[in-house]
Amino acid sequence: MEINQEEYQPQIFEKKWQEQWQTQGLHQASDKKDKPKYYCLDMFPYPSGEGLHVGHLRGYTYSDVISRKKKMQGYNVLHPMGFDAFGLPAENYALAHNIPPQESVTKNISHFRQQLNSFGYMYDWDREVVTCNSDYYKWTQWLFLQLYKKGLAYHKEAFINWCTGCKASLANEEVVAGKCERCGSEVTKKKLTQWFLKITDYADRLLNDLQYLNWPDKVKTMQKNWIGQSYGTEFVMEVMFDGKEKKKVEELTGLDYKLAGAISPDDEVKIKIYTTRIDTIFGITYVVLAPEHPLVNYLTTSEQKNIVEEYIQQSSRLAQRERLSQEREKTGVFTGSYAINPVNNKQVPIWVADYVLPDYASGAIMAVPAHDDRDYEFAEKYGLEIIEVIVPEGLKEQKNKAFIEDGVLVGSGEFTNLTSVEAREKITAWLEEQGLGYGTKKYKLRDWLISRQRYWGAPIPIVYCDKCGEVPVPEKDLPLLLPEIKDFRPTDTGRSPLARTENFAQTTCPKCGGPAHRETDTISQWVCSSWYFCRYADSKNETEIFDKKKVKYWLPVDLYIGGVEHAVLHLLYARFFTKFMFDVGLIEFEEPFNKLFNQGMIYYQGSKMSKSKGNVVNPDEIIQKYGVDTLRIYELFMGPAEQDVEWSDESVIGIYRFLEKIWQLANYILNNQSQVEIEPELEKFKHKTIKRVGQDLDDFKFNTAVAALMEYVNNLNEFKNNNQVIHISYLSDLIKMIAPMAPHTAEELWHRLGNIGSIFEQTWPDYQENLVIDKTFDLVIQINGKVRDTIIVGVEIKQDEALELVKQQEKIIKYLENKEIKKVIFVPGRLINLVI
Ligand code: ANZ
Ligand code: ZN
Repeated sequence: MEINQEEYQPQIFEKKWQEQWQTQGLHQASDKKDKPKYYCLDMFPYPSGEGLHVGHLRGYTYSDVISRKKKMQGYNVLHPMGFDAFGLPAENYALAHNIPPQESVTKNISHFRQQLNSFGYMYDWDREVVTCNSDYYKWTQWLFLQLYKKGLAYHKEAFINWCTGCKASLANEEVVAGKCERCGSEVTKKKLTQWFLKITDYADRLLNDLQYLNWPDKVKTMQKNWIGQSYGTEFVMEVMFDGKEKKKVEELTGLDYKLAGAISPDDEVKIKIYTTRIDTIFGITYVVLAPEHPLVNYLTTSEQKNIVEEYIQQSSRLAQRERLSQEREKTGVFTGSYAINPVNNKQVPIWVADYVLPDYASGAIMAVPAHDDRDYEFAEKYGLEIIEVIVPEGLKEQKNKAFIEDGVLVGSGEFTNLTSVEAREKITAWLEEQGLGYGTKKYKLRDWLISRQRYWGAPIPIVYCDKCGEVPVPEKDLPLLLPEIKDFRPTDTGRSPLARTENFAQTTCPKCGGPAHRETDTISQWVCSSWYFCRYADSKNETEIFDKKKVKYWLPVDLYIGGVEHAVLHLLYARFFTKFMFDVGLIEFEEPFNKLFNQGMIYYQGSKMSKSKGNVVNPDEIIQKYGVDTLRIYELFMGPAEQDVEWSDESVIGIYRFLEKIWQLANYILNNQSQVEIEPELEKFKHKTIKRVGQDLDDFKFNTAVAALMEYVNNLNEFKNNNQVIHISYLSDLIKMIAPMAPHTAEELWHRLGNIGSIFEQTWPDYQENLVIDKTFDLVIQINGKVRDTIIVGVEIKQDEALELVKQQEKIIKYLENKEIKKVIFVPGRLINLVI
């Protein structure tokens, strides 16, 4: 190697190091447990045909920098990568290009792998996980069977979200503002028999355990709201048909009596109501059923039949989005029947209106227009009664809208004068005594719909037999392979393309051997990605899902980096699966990701960088021109890591100049070595830089870490410009500090210094505390205004740090024993006074 190579030409050595790192196995995580472990995970991508643009690289670069630094700090680092290769995105790409998904996925993955390697990421490819490979989806199917065994996977007919674009059902989490999260098409309701996972059984734990997570508050709040816990009261109201007769449930064939509110089929028909404001029960002036409510038919009188049916028709045509819209004017129709308020026997009309949702709580509400905005608007429109039963504490005022806060009860019988809080408790207790209701918790979270009427997914391992009914595929027969078929286009019918594949769909029953047919829907790819982070610990295991001991060593994930768009999708599902795997004894932790970081997005020419907008910057071009390390450092430097930033072509050049400067500085130092003493001021500056860079990287302040290195390089350059000799240690520490960010340049320079092993086998530089303190002063310590001691501290010391130090001083300890510090007065640069 030429020592005098003056020009910075990274393209010459980048490939060489990438290959060498791979062949030497530098990135392999060892399962030997002799070091503390650090598991740093990227959200794995789906291998799109477009490849990666510079916008994708931000999060990957952050996790790579942290992984490399942790490795230098002596950790056993697991930094794996894989591909989320099943599902709609991959299949839609294959459809658009008219090639089998098997083919397009294989091609796209190898392109992705090659791209990711060209960015110099330290992935341990030996552990790669590809969700559409049968050695992986075998275990996805196995997990499905474990859920099935526990009654947590079930089959039922329901009104589900149907994406008109994808021609497939969607989970609630995939519907964003009434549109498909994937393709943006309108989502309608369709009645289909589908597979669900009982995530609702975990609602409590999913909510409660959020408190233990070191996650951005924003994501925690989104999950909290999505789970949507509320405390309220459930109670039943009797009904009068035509305002006179009562009916037994028995007489109403086909009625889901539990949903209706009746306890058994011989009970009278009742309506089950859920409310968070039972304190307003004396203010009920009507009751509303969702149009899909099973009682609507039975409660509608012959006079009202036509208009009710027409209304139901009309609201079923509405898209989800319109129905939920706050702005939309509320509509509804009267059924002709009445319900009876249990607290005062008042008869109130039963209406049907689509502002009541079929799938929340019982799908029926008590309407209290005086105290609920939606009910108020509705009552005004249809001339329904408005009865005020809550007044603000203290004053009474006239108003022409609902008073929705808590207050004091009026006109509420024996409960009058109670506060809302007291009344909720007392009224619920009264209902309980009467056997009419109880206090309860409800969640907005719904069971997770996981079957897809699409080809490209793991087949659901269930067989239907005329004799035995629903039969799970025996575990020994897994994987249930996805057959290769020619025509994998989806249909509008809700039937999967696999249903057209006779030799797949027709089978024999695993139980009785008689003729049977298979479930032909496939499993949503969100299921595949709900457990992949465990498989990295033992990705090649053929006999079990993973070795429990290996998973115990590596997991939970220490740091998870990815986009915020997964807040209530992947991140919720993965937590659910983790809790399930814990419950069945597969793992010993209940939360998969200790720390989560969401990187900001990259904008270009005013909008979010994306292929569809045509504003992508191709990383390959940047690499060709400036080298990978310039690209990496620019990604780090462009702005605060969690914020959205605008890509700037000019700034890329600036970073190139920075690396060039380091290169020339290294040449200068190497070529001008002679006996030289350590320079005290420079030494201090170096130690400060080490401290700053280390802390900034730990705090995700990548941009200021780069800035600190720039200052350090400028400082060294002044020595160079004055033709002074610079001690080699200033260079080698610089190389170590820049190594996680610019690994290729660092490795090349490290070897030019005459070293043999990789720089990533070196330890991250340490700093000396006494050298990072700028200047010191004598801090006077007073107790209640009397001087008790003085200590020497750094000028930059903060009150908290000073207080901690003071508490440790021998002379002070005795004054503070059993005393409470009431007040701290801190005068920077002078004194601290403790009032006790
Ligand atoms: C009477 C009432 C009076 C209500 C009042 C509110 C204020 P959260 O907190 O979100 O759980 N509700 C119940 N089921 C519903 C459904 N299927 N579709 C639409 N709305 C429904 O909301 C619970 C409240 O939402 C319930 O309390 C009910 O209206 C309504 F002054 O009951 B309330
Ligand atoms: Zn769609």
